[in-house]
Amino acid sequence: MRTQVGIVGAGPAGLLLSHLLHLRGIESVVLERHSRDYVENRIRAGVLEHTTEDLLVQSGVGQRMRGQGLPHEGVNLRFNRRDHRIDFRALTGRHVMVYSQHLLVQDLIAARLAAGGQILFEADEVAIHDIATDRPRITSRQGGHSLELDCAFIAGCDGFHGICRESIPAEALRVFEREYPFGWLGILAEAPPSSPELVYVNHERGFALLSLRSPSVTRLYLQCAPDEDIARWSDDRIWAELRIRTERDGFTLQEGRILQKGVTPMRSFVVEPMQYGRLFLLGDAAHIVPPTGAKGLNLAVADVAVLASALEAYFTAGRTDLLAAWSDACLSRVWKVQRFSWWMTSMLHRFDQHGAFERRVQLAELEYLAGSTAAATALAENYVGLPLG
Ligand code: FAS
Ligand code: PHB
Repeated sequence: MRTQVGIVGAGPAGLLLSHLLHLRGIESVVLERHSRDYVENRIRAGVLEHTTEDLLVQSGVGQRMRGQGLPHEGVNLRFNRRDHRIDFRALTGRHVMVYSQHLLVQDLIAARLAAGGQILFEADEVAIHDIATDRPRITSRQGGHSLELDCAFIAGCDGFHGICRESIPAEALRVFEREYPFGWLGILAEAPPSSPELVYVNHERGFALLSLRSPSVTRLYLQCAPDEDIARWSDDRIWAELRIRTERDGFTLQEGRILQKGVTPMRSFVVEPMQYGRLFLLGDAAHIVPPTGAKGLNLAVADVAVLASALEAYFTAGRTDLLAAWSDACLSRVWKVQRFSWWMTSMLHRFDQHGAFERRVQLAELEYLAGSTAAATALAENYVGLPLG
């Protein structure tokens, strides 16, 4: 088989890249190790920046998002049992869109297949070769048959645990990493949202987040140990802890049947450069942010938008300058988003090593945010999404 761009991974990065390349008349083939059903039902992100929303609408895959998504004009910070709203609309003129990542993945797969796109699901033993030459290849086994894909470029969109980043010689990469001494216990529950907008809670017992997926399905998170054993958390225990951490006068936590629960470790991770030869690393394959800033998916989309334009310039005009500048262009945004996500995480979580002094400083930072338009604007600007490029 032969194509222009071989893409490993059918997450938001791989699928959106294949879609944008198609709109530019550039062929691609996506290889995904899991089944279609698995990737279309994997619960992950839920908040889209306005830049992501605009790109999805402009590229023709935003209909269902616009129909079912929930625009949020602000977010709430809860500490000392009081709420402080950050008004995105007033401070930035923008909103964010609450729309589940798995629905976006379904929309992108449907659009690719409707346009005759090739997505090879259940592709086993995916391996990439000759990435330092101008004829990279991808090999794999699918349905018991071996396949070889000759490409001009490879896009590594295979997430943090994928094979593409590992295929780059270690000495060619610089790794920046921070592991956090906690994780998130996340639940999906059959209950109406307890608040019309997201609520980020700083509590002496640990962080909590009230998020949502729809008027009847809520998404909630609790700070826990990074290696927390979910089996030790009965549904009753989860609701009891959420009630304590989200307590506030006049507030009632809406509870319901827990549909799904799991623990996610928290890390900040970046590799530099994000390109090696004819291989480009996008999204979680190149960088991970703690979810406190709701940025992972949106950062993947930003990588894709910049690469699609650079590949178009190469295939239509033979330009190599944009491809050569791509990694640095992305990293400038990646580090700003890393800073924001680390800052939100540091401000809102309980650190065991913190003493009374650090606790007071955290609360003072939140008080300052609640009382300063300048500080609230900085948070709002970063949350709704920094301009692309
Ligand atoms: P993905 O991990 O989504 O996709 C990679 C794909 O590659 C997968 O389908 C995988 O199966 C495939 N793959 C891996 N290895 C392969 C191989 N060897 N061969 C073939 N295929 C292979 N981000 C936000 O912006 N907002 C949020 O609210 C948010 N909440 C989150 C909550 C949780 C619990 C988690 C875990 C993450 C959250 N994130 C959030 C971040 C998350 O959304 C990621 O950033 C996003 O999925 C990144 O997309 P991709 O880079 O496409 O990687
Ligand atoms: C989610 O809805 O899953 C979500 C929202 C905001 C975050 C992280 C996750 O910061």
